[in-house]
Amino acid sequence: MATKVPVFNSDCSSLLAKYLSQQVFSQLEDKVTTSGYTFKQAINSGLVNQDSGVGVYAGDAESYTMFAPLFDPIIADYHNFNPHDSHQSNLHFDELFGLNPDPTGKYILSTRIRVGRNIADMPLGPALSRQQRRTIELQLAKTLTGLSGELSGNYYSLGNIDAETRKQLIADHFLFKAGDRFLDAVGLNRDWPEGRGIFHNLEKTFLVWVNEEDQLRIISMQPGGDIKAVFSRLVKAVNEIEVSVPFLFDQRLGYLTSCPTNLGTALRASVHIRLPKLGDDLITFKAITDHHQLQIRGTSGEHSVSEGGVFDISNKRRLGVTEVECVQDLYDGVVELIEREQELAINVDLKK
Ligand code: ADP
Ligand code: DAR
Repeated sequence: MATKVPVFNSDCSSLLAKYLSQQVFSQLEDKVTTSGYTFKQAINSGLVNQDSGVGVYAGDAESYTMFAPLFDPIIADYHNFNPHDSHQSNLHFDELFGLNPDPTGKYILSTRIRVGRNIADMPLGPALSRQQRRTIELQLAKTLTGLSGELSGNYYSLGNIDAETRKQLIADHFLFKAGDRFLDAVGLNRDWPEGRGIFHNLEKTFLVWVNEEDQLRIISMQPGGDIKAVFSRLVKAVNEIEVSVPFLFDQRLGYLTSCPTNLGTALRASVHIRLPKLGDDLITFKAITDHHQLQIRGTSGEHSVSEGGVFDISNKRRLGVTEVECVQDLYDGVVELIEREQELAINVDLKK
């Protein structure tokens, strides 16, 4: 007698709920990958958190083939990327078209571009053993503290950060906390904080989060809107790290990540930008961000709300597009958002 497929709340709109049919569930329910990651682990976050947008996580590269009857339709729906589509990487930041869209610094408070990376021939975070996670931390700490020039800096293992350093890292918004309930449900918070850490350079414009949601989150960031400078530093760091750390890459899906939403480039380019007039005209605001395939977030992380008319604007596309195209999406959208904000400000002045 086949086990009944899990039933979701009527208001659950996750892609897991949308694509987990009885047939798919019966086909996959007993599957286990070579690293011991089960199909039930892969779907647990979306079962426990019925407000998930997606609801699944991969535990290794094999998850993307063994669980393909569920993962492929989810990937196609989220990324508009079908099983026969291909992904190309392009990190030639000099192909980005455009200068700083806000040279006076009136709108853009800061720019941040991050990529997720995982290590070749290792499981992804959800299926890592305690020992594997510690081995990864040691390997990455050695690589990162060996970087030179602008990228040189210090590594801080979360397990033994002194109070003063912790306070400074929190003040800098650098210190990541234990993952949210979505990550917790797939085991990404196991043994916390062991094996996790943060590297940053002396200028605090380059960070790497170790063993957060992915094994590496390589981050370039600085105040202002010089998007090309931030992109250039990110590419330099990715290329230098990759000399000694092989990244997990798939010809079809690009850089593999634990969450399918980050597949491909695994790149999110964001600005924290002051747009108070557009904040009062969300129809216009969303029409512009939708046109440029951009996402609006709060400024304190993925599930936060915007405050004081400042918004986190970032690219939505990650897979089936190149890194240059992702950053160009952000750049072009920011140019139009600033133009519209200026028009709205003039209209308000004219009415006075
Ligand atoms: P990600 O998956 O890119 O890490 P989050 O939205 O969780 O996404 O952001 C992680 C952290 O980075 C948060 O503390 C957020 O405030 C910060 N952050 C994101 N974008 C920017 C930016 N453009 N400038 C400054 N901080 C940023
Ligand atoms: N909470 C999960 C993940 C969505 C994307 N965000 C990530 N990967 N941090 C969801 O299914 O909503």
